[in-house]
Amino acid sequence: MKTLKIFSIVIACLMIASSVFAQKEKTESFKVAGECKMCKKKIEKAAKEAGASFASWSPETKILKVSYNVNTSNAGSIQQAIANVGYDTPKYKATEEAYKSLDECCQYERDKATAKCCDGEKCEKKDGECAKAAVCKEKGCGDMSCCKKS
Ligand SMILES: [Cu+2]
Repeated sequence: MKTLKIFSIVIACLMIASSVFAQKEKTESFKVAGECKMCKKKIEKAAKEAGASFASWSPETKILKVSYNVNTSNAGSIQQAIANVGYDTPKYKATEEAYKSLDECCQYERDKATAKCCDGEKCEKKDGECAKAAVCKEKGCGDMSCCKKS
């Protein structure tokens, strides 16, 4: 009976140890907004800092291919890190602030559906919404230029 107990404890320990030390590499691809080679450097650097062992972004296809150890990283934290430096990912959007701090050449055209209309300084708000929301929508105001002019 005692041997069986010790035996099962040993098995349990082995299972825990193997799950902790196993190098489970996962590779996946997702879209990341960006423009040029400078974007490429920043996107790949952010991915690697978030734990990617491999990161390669193509300015042509806007696809980022990453590999990471599932025990130490995940796609969510990699995407969050990329969004933090200003680039939109499928799970996380970059803040207006991060986006605007990008070099001019790197300010990719943002997804119009997700652009926030009222982030322009001079934009008036009405009932918590952009007073010119309808105009913005009509113009497909991805760069919010119509809001800034108000
Ligand atoms: Cu760029």
